[in-house]
Amino acid sequence: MKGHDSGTKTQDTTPKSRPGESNYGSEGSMGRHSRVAAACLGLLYYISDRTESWDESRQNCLKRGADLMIINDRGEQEFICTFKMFFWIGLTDRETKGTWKWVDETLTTTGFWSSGEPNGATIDSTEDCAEVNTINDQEKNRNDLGCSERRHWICVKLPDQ
Ligand SMILES: [Ca+2]
Ligand SMILES: [Ca+2]
Repeated sequence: MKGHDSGTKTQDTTPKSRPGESNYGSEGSMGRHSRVAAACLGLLYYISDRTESWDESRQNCLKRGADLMIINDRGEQEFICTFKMFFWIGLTDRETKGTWKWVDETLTTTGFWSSGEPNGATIDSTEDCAEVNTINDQEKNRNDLGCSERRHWICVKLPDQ
């Protein structure tokens, strides 16, 4: 892991956006939609103030020249765990059930699944998007759930074209 510096986290201007509270910002304006969250590993991340479906979340990332976060190594896993929230990440098995692919088309190489997860194949076939519940064990906090569920999102700015 290199240069992990969650200490550069910028101002938390939204005290109501805490885990366990159901009334996330409903302002509805794009301006209140996210804040710059942190610089880590030389990258810039955005975290949403409010909760949305996986697809809405991804669209909001793309609008910012970003995409839902890909977690490839322990440094990134540790970074995301500094926020005690539920997040959509850029991982789905929509294309082929049981084959978890990141939004950059790479296959997942890390685990970090919660115990018994992903269980979408056993419960029903609708749990096709991955969330991270960073309130749980840092090593085991990934879960598949229905893509229409509402979660916060974390995205990472893509390099300028
Ligand atoms: Ca699935
Ligand atoms: Ca699940």
